Order: sequence, then C-alpha cells, then structure tokens
Amino acid sequence: MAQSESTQFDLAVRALDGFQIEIPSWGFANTGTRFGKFNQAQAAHTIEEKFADAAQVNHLTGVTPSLALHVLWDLPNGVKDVPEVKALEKRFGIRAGAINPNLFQDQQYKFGSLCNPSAEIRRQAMDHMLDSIEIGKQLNSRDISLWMADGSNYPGSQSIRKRIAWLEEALVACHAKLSPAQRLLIEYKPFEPAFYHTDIADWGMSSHLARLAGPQARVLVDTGHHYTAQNIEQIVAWLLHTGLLGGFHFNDRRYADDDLTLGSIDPYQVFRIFFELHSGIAEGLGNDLAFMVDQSHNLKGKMEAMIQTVVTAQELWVKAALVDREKLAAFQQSCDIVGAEELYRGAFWTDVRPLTAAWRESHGLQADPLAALKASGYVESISRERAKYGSGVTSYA
Ligand code: RM4
Ligand code: MN
Ligand code: MN
Repeated sequence: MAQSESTQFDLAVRALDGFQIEIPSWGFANTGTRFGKFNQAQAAHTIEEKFADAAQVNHLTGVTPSLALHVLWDLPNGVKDVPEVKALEKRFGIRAGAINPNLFQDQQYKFGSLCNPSAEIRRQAMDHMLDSIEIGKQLNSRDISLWMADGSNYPGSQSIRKRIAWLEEALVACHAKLSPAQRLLIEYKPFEPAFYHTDIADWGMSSHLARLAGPQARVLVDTGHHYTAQNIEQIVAWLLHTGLLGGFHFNDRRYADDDLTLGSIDPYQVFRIFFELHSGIAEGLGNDLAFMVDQSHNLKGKMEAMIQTVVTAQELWVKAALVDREKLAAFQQSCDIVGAEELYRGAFWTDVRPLTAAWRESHGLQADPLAALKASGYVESISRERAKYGSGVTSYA
C-alpha cells in the first residue's frame, strides 16, 4: 500500500529538520580546471564577500549555517586572520566550518608535503597542519579536513612504503594536538594531480590512517573521488559499520573529479548513498557526520549552483527518507528481489518537490529558493559591485 500524503509529509519534515549542509568558501570564488578559468562577474574575491554570499544562501535555504574555509585562500596569514573571521561570523550570522589545510599549492610541495622525502619539507607541512589545528581551535570549528595532493607520477620514482610511514608519523602527531572537541577528517582520492600513485588513494588507506591516528580521526568521502562504476554506497555502509565515517564532500562527476553540482549527473547514486545514511542513522550510527559541499562552478553561476546543490540535496534526502525501511527489511529477509527493488526505487521516483516546498513555507522560507534568488536581484547587485576587480585571476580560488 502506498504511503499517505500525511505520512510522507511527516517523514519529510523529520528528515529536513535534521539536515544541514556546509558550503565551501571556494565555491563562490573564481575556480576552474587546469586548462583555465572563466571569470564570473558575481565571483567573490575576498573572504568578506564569501561570507556575504554564504549568508545569502543560508537566508534563502535556511540550512547552510556554516562555511568551510581553505587556510591559504581564506586565512593567508594563518592564526593572525582569526579575529577577522570571527568578526565576519558575527556580522553575517554564519559560522566558520571545517578548516582545510593547503598542502598542495606552495612550490616546496612539488614532490609532496607530509610524504615528501625531504624531512625539512615534511616539517613545513606539519607546521601548516599545526597552524590549521590552532585556527580550528580558535574558531571553535570541529573539523580539520585534510586532503593532500601527495603522490608520484612515474613508477619506481618514489618509495610507496617509506611515504606510508612518514604519513603515519605525521597524522599521529597531528592527532595528538587536537582538542577533545576537534576531529581530523582524512580525504582520499585515487589520482590527480599525481598520476601514478596517490599517497591516500582510497577508503581503505584512509581507514587505516584514521584508526592509527586516534579516536578523533575519521574518513572523509568526496563523492567525486572514485573510479567510474565504484559502488560508493557500499563504501559508505562499510564506513558506517566500522564507525569511521566522518563526513562528505558532495559533488557530482561523469569522468573524474569533475566537481559538478550534486545530483546533476547521477541523482540515483546520491539517493543510494543517502539511503545508507538514513538507515545507519536510524540505527544510531553516524550521528555526527559533516555534510559538506566541494564543488567548482566554472561555468554555472556560483550563487545559482550553490542553491541548486542545496535544494537537490534536500530533495534526494527526502526521497531516501521515504523508503519504508521495515517493509524493505521484510523483502530483503524473504529475498523478494523485485518487491525490494520496487519499494526502493518507488521512493526515488516520488516527486518530493511539493513536500520540500511545503517544509520551506512551514519554516518561513520561500518555497522556491532559486526563484527567490532571481527575484532578489542579489546576483546583479554583487556583479555590479564586483566589476571593480576586472578579469584578472591569479590563483585557483
Ligand atoms: C581536491 C579535494 C579537496 C579540495 C581541493 C580543492 O580535489 O577535493 O577536498 O579541497 O580539491
Ligand atoms: Mn574534496
Ligand atoms: Mn576533489
């Protein structure tokens, strides 16, 4: 029997009330591919502008109260920039989110950071990690989100095992500096910018490092950091089961780390991941997950892309919440394949947009955040204001 409308609305409310998403500062900046960037008039150039844009997204969606920061791009003077960030938090009503150390842009990291054969460069990378941990402490931000570009391009050119040992040593030392409220999230990526081997290439390596580093370390799953056809929901299920799942960088991909907006290529995959999360959370697992966005809006308008992402995430989150897990368990137990599959994909095919719109209205928000953005004139106004920057862009963000 199909669910009644009121059952669906109750499930949607419960799901959406508990669902918040962190957005990244670099999603508002001019970013691009290794071939180039297409500048946008609306792009944010300063941390103040990034906070302003994040506040606008939160104003329109009501579910993005924090902004992930990249140390080099947002706090170029390290801890000295903390007071400015604190002032912005207050002014815009947006919290500083995960702190992302940057161990990939400086020239000395050509052959790696925490895995560099040079002890001196490893120490510099470690100093940056320690600064990042201190920034996190001062901003009361829970997560240090570590992604490294470390790896090698040619077989035989580096000792894979020596680099494992250097990394283990570094992460144990980082963990020892965390406050009890902090966590270390370890992100993996199979390739790029290194093309032969990446030092943390998959969730097995991240899991090992997290376990070894200590109890406050967890794995970060960036949905774009998988090979084509990899079963990401299975990885998520394993990480929930082992208690090692720390959070996500959401985006979508077609070929590699494309950083497209969430659900734009394969919404069913996001649904399948979300279903695993709902069922894990219902069983008391993964209650402290960080849901973050990591996208690069090279062609799409930045504000529009961010709002689309949040709205899509909410829609897929509700769809996954609609799966009747008790019924599904019964189908699974009796090995009724078609029964189980029809129930599962039935939820995916439900049009939940009226439910998400009703939830927004019941929370004093506009039913359609994208239309509300258009009507607000915000994009035109920041584009005019930011015309003063011209078209020169020097760094990735
Ligand atoms: C990486 C990874 C990191 C992000 C950088 C900019 O591919 O996804 O999380 O900080 O890109
Ligand atoms: Mn990422
Ligand atoms: Mn990435």
